[in-house]
Amino acid sequence: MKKTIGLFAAGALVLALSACGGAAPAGSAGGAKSLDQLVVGFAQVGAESGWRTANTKDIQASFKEANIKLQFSDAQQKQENQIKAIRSYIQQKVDYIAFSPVVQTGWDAVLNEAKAANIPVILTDRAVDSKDTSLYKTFLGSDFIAEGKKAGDWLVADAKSASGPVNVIQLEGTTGSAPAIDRAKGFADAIATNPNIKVVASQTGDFTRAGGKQVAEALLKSHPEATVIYAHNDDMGLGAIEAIEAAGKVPGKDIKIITVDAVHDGMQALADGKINFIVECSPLLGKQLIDIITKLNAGQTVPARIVTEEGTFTPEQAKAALPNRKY
Ligand code: GYE
Repeated sequence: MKKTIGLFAAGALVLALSACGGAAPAGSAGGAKSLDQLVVGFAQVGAESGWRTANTKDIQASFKEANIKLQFSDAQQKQENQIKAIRSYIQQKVDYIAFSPVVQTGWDAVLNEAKAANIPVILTDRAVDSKDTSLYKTFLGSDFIAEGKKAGDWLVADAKSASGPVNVIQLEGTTGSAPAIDRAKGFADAIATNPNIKVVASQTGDFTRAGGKQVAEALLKSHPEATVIYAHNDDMGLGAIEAIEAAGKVPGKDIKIITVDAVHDGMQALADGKINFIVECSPLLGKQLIDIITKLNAGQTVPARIVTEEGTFTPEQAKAALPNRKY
């Protein structure tokens, strides 16, 4: 009796599978490409920071490991270069396009071209502001507003012991980029709970060390009342450290520094007491990107938004974490 039921169940399973196979979507096993036949075009932002270098390395290594062919381009932080790269991927008829949009606006035309060519697009790391969400399959990356809020929350807690006003210089990321817009917003929302804390100057350092140094130098001179620097990434914070030291002051003490990313050099400066707090933003998106491509290629759907999980670091936590950091 048991055996009969077993056989019946197996028969039902075969039926169910063949029914599925009949309606197989494009990209799934029936007649579609296997992973090692795929070509994916990736349009990277540039090589502006330690975060970006770690992100590029991780993506390239993940594709190699998965044995999927990767066409990779570096846009040197210029939107027109990224658009050119995407157009060339469309011309080459790649199977998927992934990219990290340097700024939020101005993508609808090229994304419509990809859609017309039937090439699925995956956003990694940064978002676009397109109203038409059918232009991409998913957005994989961090919650930048939450990151800015964590930075602001730390300052609100730290400022409890301050007797007077707490004046902040903000070093912004690339103008118009999702992380620059959202990290400023999250931070502003958090510090709004304490009227003593004010952003007295805010300017872009383009996410680079040189940019951070130059802007910090100028703003520290024009705002001698500032005692805190909030930098939208580690690299600009590291540039600010050089500017503070050149001005004969002590980073981490005379001027407190809060940054975002937690790449190796930032973590070292935090462990050394030159940075006071770092909000983590993980560049290790390669494996998740491969996972998304594998699912789409098998005809499965993926969530419209995939958020990276991340924490924060104090100097003590940085000391403990440094020996095992991968980037
Ligand atoms: O924080 C910064 C990089 O988009 C999350 O870009 C990324 C940011 C990262 O240049 O260091």
